[in-house]
Amino acid sequence: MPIALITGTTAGIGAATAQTLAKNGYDLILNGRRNDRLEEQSRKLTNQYDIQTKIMHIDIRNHEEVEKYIANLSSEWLSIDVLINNAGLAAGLNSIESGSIDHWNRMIDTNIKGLLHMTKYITPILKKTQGHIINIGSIAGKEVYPNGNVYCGTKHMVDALNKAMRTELAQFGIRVTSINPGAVETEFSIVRLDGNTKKAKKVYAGFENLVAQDIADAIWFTINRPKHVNINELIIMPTAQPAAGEIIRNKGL
Ligand code: NDP
Ligand code: 8X3
Repeated sequence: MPIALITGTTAGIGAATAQTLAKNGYDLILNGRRNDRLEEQSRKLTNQYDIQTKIMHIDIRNHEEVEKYIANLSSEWLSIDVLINNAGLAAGLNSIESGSIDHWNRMIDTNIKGLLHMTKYITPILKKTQGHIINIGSIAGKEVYPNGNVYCGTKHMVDALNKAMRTELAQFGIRVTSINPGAVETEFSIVRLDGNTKKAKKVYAGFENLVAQDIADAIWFTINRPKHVNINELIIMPTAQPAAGEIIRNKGL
């Protein structure tokens, strides 16, 4: 059975991707900080599909824990074929002048450093399996919008790292893909707006946003191409979002 390690499976895009890969026969290493959710997800997936799961209850910002966890993987979990760097967040929507340093640190430490920690320690395994790295970027890594400053900056870094990884790893037969979505209704806006669910709901009012399964389907498409085909990157937007920060509302789109 092929094996995928997905970061941030306790919600949103990561959860939908775990479900999709399980359905397609992948054994899964499930990651996140909320262990109750990881345990329930593991139980559900193994009951529903003929697969095995392993829980990686680790904050990816902690490089020592990431290194230790991977160094201690037992032999049956060592042949990881796919790493999906999905865990990430936006925190706040403020000008730089009024931005919170804590918000900036959380985004930089998770979206950039967390992705680097995972990639550093999993790459030696992917060299052996001729595996695939999928980086979840964003339209915010291609464009910028008012008050998106640091989040957009982190996702521009993911875009650059995606290209850098491809340049380094093609010689080992490793595929590298970035998936860059526009507005997907997940827990993303609740996290960004510090738990204000009412305000978060408004982000998706009056237009048809993407759902996590739209992105999981695209991820599966890139994995499921023949080995000689690398999808370098995809930008996936709601029809009603022609550009970052621009949404056509109340038009039935
Ligand atoms: P969610 O908030 O629904 O899910 C985020 C996931 O990341 C959760 O499982 C969370 O788990 C995990 N996570 C966050 N921080 C850490 C950490 N330090 N260590 C381990 N896991 C962590 O958001 P989405 O599903 O929408 O986001 C997934 C990715 O997609 C992110 O990289 C985001 O930037 C990107 N994206 C999202 C878009 C959107 O509109 N929703 C659009 C474009 C890109 P836990 O809290 O349990 O740790
Ligand atoms: C999330 C999409 O447009 O809110 O990465 O930045 S957006």
